[in-house]
Amino acid sequence: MAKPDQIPYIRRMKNQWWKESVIYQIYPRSFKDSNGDGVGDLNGIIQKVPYLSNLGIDILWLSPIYQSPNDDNGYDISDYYRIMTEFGDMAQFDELLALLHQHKIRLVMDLVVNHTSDEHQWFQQARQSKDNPFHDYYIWQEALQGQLPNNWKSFFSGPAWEWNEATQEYYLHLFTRRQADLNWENPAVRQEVYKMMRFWLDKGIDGFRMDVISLISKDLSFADKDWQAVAGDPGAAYANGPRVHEFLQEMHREVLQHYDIMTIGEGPGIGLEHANDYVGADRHELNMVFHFGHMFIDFSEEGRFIPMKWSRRDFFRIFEEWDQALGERGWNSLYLGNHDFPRMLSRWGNDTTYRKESAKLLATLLFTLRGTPGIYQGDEIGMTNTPFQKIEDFRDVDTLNHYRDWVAAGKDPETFVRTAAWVGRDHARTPVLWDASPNGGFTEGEPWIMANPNYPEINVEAAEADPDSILHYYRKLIRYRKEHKTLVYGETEVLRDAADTAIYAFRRWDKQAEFLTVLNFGNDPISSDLAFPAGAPALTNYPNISQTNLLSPWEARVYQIR
Ligand code: ISL
Ligand code: CA
Repeated sequence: MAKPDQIPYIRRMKNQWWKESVIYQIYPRSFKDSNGDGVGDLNGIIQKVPYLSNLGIDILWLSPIYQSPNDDNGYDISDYYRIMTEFGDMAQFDELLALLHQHKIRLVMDLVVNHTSDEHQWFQQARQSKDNPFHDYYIWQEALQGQLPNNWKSFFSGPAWEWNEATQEYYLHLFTRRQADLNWENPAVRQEVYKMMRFWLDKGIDGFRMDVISLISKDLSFADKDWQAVAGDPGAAYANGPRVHEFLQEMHREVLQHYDIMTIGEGPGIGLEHANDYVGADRHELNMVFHFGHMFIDFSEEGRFIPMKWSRRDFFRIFEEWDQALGERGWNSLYLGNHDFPRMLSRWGNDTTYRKESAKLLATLLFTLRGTPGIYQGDEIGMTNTPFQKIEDFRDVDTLNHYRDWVAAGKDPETFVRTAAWVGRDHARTPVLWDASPNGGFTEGEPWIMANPNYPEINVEAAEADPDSILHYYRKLIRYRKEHKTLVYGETEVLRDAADTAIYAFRRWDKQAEFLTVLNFGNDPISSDLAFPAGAPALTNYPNISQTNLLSPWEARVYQIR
C-alpha cells in the first residue's frame, strides 16, 4: 500500500473555507482605544468592524484578550475564562463575536497553553508545596549540586529555570520567569485545557491560533542542549518533543473534530521535515502551522539582537520549498509579519523611496501564492518601523531583558538600542494609525507605547481618500483572489529568470484558468527574459507599462494567461 505521503490526491481538491479565507490579525493593545486610557480595547475593535468588513477579510485572529498581568502583553494568562480588565468584559466580547458573525467574519482566538502566568491560580497553588494537588501542573527540577538543573535557556535571555523557595526546586519557563511551563504529561492539565477550549468554542468562536504549540512536549531526560547543534535557536532545541503528536491527536479527538473550525499552530522549530506531521490531512492534528523559515532569516546564533545579513535568494528559496513541502499533503499559511517582528514593509520592502510600490508587491506575493494569507494590522496601509531613539521608548520584555543582560555583560548600550530600533518586536506594536490627529487617532490619551510620528501621512483616513493607496490595492487583491479559486487551489511552479535574482515569478494553474505573477524585489529596473503574455496585466502596482519586458523598481504584475 502506498504511504500517505505518496498519495497527493489526499489534499487535492479538498475545498475548505479556511483555505479560501483571508486572515487579519489584531493585537488588541494597539488596535484602537475607545476610552482614552491609552490602551486598545474590545470596544475599539467593535467600532472598527465595518472597516474590517470593507477590507474583505474572512477571519479575525485576536491576540490574547484573557486576564493577564501583562508581563508579556497577554501571552501570560492568569485566568482563561475572563477578559483582561483593560480590554473590557465578557458582555463586550459576546457583542464583538455576534457583530463579526453578522458581517460574515469568523473569529479565531489565541490559545496560549504551553505556559500560564505565575499569577494563575494553578501556579499559585503549585508553588506552595510538593504535595499540593496542583504541583504536578508545572515542571520542576531539583538543583544539581547547588546549580541549575541543566543549560536550558529562555527565549527571552537568561536561564529557563527559576528557583522556588517554598519547595526548594526550580520551575521551567521557556519564556519569562512569569510564564511557567505547563506539564502536559499530566492528564489533568490536558483535560483542563480541553475544557477551556470547549468553553470558547461553545460560545461560537471559529478556531484557535495555538501559541508555541510545537513546544508543549518536553524532553523528560532534561539533558543539556547542544546549543551549537541548533545554531543557538531555542525553537529548534525545544520543539517537536516526544509526545507532541500524541497530545495534538488527543486534542483533535476530544475537542477539535467536534466543531467546524480552523486551527493554526505557531511553530518555532517546525522545519520543512516536520510540518506535514502537524498538518498532513491524514494526521488529524492541525490545519496549518505558522512556520518561521523566512521570519528567522536574519537571526544569528546569538538571536535577533545580533542580526545577520540575509539574501533575497534565500528568501525566495524558502517560499518555494515550503510551497512544495506542503502543497500536496498539507496546507500552507502565508504571512510576512506579526506582533513579534518589525514591520513587514521595513523588513522586506523599501519603506522610503518605494513605500507604496513595495508594500503592494509584498501584498501581491501573499495573495497569489498557494496557502491561506494573513494580514497583520496596519500592514494594509503600509505602516513602517517606528524611529525608537532610546531604551525608554521600548516596552517589550524581550528587548528589555536582552538589554539588561547586554549591559550587565559590559557591552555598549548604544549599540544595543540602535539594533533594537531595527529588529525589535515593538515596531509591530505601536498604535494603528487611523487619521492625522495626534497619535494617529488611536487614543485621546497617552498611548501605552509611542505612536509612529509619520501618522500625518500614513493613516487609514488618508488611504481611504487616495484611489492609488496601498489599502485600495489590498481590497482589489482580496476581491480578485475570491473571484479566482485557481489562486487558492491551483498548482504552483516557480519560474526562473536567468537575468537577475531580484525577480520572483511563479505561475498558478488548474483546469479553469492560469495566472502568472512577476515581482521585482529590487530598487532598480530590470529587463527580464521571462515570456510575458501580450496584453495588460490583470493587476499591477504601476500605472503604465512602457515596455513589456522591463520591470520598474518593485514592480508587481499578475497576468491571467487563460
Ligand atoms: O519573537 C520571538 C523571540 O524573540 C520568537 O521566538 C517568539 O518568542 C516565538 O515565536 C513565540 O512567540 C509566541 O509566544 C511567546 C510570545 O511572547 C509571542 O508574542 C508569541 O507570538 C510566548 O507566549
Ligand atoms: Ca482603552
